[in-house]
Amino acid sequence: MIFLNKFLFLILLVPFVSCEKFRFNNYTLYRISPENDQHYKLLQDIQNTDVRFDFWSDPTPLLDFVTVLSSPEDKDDLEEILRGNKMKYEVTMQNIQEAIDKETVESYTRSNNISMSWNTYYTLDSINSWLANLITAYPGIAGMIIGGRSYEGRDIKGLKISHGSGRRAIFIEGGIHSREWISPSSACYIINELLTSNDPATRAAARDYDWYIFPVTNPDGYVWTHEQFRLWRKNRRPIGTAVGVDLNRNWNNNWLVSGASVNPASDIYAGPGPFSEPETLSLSEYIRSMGDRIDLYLSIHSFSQLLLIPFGNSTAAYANYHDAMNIGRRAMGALSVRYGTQYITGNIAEAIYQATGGSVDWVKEQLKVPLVYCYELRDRGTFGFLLPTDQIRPNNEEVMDSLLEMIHQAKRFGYMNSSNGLHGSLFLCFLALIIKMFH
Ligand code: 0X9
Ligand code: ZN
Repeated sequence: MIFLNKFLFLILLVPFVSCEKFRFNNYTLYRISPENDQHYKLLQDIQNTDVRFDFWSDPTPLLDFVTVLSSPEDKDDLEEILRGNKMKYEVTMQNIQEAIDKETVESYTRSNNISMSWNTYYTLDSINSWLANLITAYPGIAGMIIGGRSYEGRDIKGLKISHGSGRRAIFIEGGIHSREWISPSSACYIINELLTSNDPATRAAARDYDWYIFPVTNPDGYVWTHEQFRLWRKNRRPIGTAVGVDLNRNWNNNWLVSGASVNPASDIYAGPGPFSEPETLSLSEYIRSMGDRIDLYLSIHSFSQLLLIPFGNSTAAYANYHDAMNIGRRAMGALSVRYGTQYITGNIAEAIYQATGGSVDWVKEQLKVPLVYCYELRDRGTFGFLLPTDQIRPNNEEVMDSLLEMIHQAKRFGYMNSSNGLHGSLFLCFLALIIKMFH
């Protein structure tokens, strides 16, 4: 999760050293289990004051783990602090470079290949050629959409899946944080299912809505994680001597109000102003141009196994807060069926930490989209951002299960009634009337 202040030397050094990939040799990942308020408080203090340790997740009482990365030089100190305070911890990876080396990354160039494997990650070029190939394979149903442009001039590419005009829309934004590799993968999996599945519920979902899916909304950052620095989170715009703005702190809704930084070296740097970044500005314009067609908006992140609803700075219940929670909880119930994976559903400010300027808050508040969720995918801190490739397929399958249930529940609660569905029910009423007349 967030990277408040730490590893400043890496943040300052690595952005400009673009010749060789940074290696995390002997960097150790800890999964700490705080047991009381004192433990949480101590971990929060370390996170806020000790720049040597990189908190991959935040000490928040809702989560019973905190994931922290240490360099080989500082690990003895960390262990001493933990032991001195009687805190339970386990070393989940002695040397995260080994896990990074195990993460296979496929880049296919064959122009007619339309199948993705769900046991490997992909480069940006591969994802984009896969999208292009799908458009050729499913003409009239799948179309390329460009949601905007990045600082380095890359298009934010996505796919629109539509079986006809006039449908309500579902919008999915993946990869806004570049190191969360499972996010683009799950967005691609959803695309793949919508186009190829024979499952009736999936086919109905594909048919009944217009889908707008952007697997990689931070393309520069994503390329950087593949080519230079695996743990890069922000975009790649140089700001003074630092690089990058956290694109999930840069949206124009309660910008910089809480859980964001004014320090360009920080991993939660909100940028010099709201929508200062080409990625957020162009993508938000694209989303706004869709008017009020969006019924469901999903932002996909990792990790912690959470389903979050707005807002990032308030736990106050808005108009359909309880519906959103109920629909979310039921969707997470469906997610757990296949592999037993447990998610917690909650409000952002309550479930993790106060964080404003995120996409979901803007979409909810400014565009009044009825249902808006942020997924924090697998796992619960064992591998964190370095989710092993053998978990890609199970993760993606369970996310798809949850999405179908989310749509099902949303409809039961009176949401997402596509015009298509409306025609269907009008037709049924008409039919019932005719039957009655002749009875
Ligand atoms: O901090 C974030 O941006 C997200 N967590 S992550 O670990 N993937 O970085 C949470 C986003 C929740 N949404 C808002 N804060 N609006
Ligand atoms: Zn994220």
